[in-house]
Amino acid sequence: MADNPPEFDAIVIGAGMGGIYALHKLRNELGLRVRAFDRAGGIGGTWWWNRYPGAKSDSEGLVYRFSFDKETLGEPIGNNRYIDQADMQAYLESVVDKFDLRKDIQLDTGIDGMSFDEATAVWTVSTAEGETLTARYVVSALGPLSMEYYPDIKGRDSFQGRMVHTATWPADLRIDGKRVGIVGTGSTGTQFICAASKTAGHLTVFQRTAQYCVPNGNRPISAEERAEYRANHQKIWDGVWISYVGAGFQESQVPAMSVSAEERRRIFQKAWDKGNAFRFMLETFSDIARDPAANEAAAEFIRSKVREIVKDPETARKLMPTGYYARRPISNEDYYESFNRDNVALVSLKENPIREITPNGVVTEDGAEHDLDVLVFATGFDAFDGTYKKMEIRGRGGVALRDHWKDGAGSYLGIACNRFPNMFMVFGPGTVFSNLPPGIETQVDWITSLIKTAIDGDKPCIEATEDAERTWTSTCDEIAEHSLFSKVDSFINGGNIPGKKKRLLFYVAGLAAYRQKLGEVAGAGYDGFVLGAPMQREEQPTA
Ligand code: FAD
Ligand code: NA7
Repeated sequence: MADNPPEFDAIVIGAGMGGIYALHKLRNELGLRVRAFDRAGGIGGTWWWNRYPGAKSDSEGLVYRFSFDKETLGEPIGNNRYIDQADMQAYLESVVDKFDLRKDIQLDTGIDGMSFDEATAVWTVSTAEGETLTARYVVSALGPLSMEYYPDIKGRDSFQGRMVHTATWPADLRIDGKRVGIVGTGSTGTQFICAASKTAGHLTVFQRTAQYCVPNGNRPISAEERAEYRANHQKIWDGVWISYVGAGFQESQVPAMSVSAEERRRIFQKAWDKGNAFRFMLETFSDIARDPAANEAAAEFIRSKVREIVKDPETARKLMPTGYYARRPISNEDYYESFNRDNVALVSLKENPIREITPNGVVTEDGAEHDLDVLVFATGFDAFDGTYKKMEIRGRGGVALRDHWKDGAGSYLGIACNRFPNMFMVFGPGTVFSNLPPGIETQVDWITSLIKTAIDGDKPCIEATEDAERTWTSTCDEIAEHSLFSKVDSFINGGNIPGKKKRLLFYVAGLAAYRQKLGEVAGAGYDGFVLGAPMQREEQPTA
């Protein structure tokens, strides 16, 4: 091994927030030789790909950013409460430049395979362009939501207009004045609908499941608020690390049913007026995502707003959500109001499914032809493991990761898998359920410390044990049982992809609990990991 060292100490895959931070930590702090790769033509990950009209964060901007750059932390990104795609992109570019990362990021380079050599504990990584590279460690920051999902609808490829997915929105596409159709009404689809309803000539919304949507309260940040944030940002961030979802507020400890119906309505109304989906679900009461009665109270409040806002009773009926309010919560500027516009039409696919897509547009079962210039799919992502399964990843003994995950994706701590030594996932399956940036920083900091410990101890080969992975996955499953998020199909549990094994792909005990667990694991000498020299581990980590 010493005679033939790998070209890199570490390869980072992905140049979104996870990859950028991993490159910074490993190269600038540990002094390792690192190169990052991304198949995209620019840095930013999510924020480079998702350029559809209306794209913005739905976490509040003050906490949707890196916290490690203390110099800039007191300055809001952009001008509004939520960060527009272009502002987020510019912010990430500025971070990359400030920390001199660009020279070690290779863009337009997809990684299509990697295999681990047990004798040397080195990964050989191959690019789609035919290049091969070697590295001791691989940090895969592929993105939990980076593999877009296109449903297989009859005639889909016959459409003669522009057909796009929001996650690969082409830079040249303008929809102003055009006849636009959109399939999908999740966080993305609803953002698009709010924006497109104001510029498209006509917008037809093909809705399968009606959504619970609350206002986001988006508005320009005032000079006073800027000054206040400058003074208080550290306090806000101190609270992030010890909170449940890391979204910049203190979650409620009060069960919804412990107060009167009148008081519940007052609290919901206050949250509605303030805006923000996470606040509505978690700052109001402690148990909306757990207790069916609390959940129904929140759901019914939102339904009452649909009745109030939407003028046409038939449209209001179709927009009325039913069932648990237990998907990733959605908020927007004026979602329900959009349907009061003359240029917006709603088709309920539950009542009137798409029969086929034709060269001119969409034909529904009632025989109506919806002629379109642009057909937009906001149909989401094959989340978490989708990107991994597309790659040929072979670990110890040549085992393929997709086979390792054949009964459902899992990991130890959302970070590592048994039989895949020295590969560390950022936001892999089984990761913390949180506002992502603090979750990403938590994981990357921890991975960096683990790698440092291994290198300093001259035990560079790091592998999660089979037992640790199994136990973590069942812990995630057990906690999920108490959450209504596991009861409704969505990308959170794999239920959005036909045929995908359903499992809540998150550790839903929260960010504070997750950070505590990571601290305990590290404090116990990286319990659940075996560190050793290549082929000389004191203990073989699989049975
Ligand atoms: P990404 O930003 O997805 O970056 C992963 C990168 O890996 C991509 O650039 C991709 O091209 C690259 N990649 C993948 N596979 C390969 C390969 N094989 N070879 C080379 N490169 C590869 N989260 C929140 O917490 N709050 C929000 O408000 C929020 N808003 C969002 C809005 C949208 C429209 C979307 C899609 C997601 C949003 N998210 C939000 C989730 C968001 O994905 C994360 O917050 C965060 O940006 C993820 O960063 P990442 O680096 O882990 O992944
Ligand atoms: P989501 O939340 O998975 O939403 C996808 C939407 O697409 C949802 O409304 C789906 O309807 C709809 N969909 C999916 N397949 C079909 C078919 N076959 N026919 C009709 N409609 C369909 O993805 P988003 O991109 O909105 O959000 C994901 C995350 O990314 C989110 O956290 C944001 O932060 C950004 P369904 O509800 O399943 O009936």
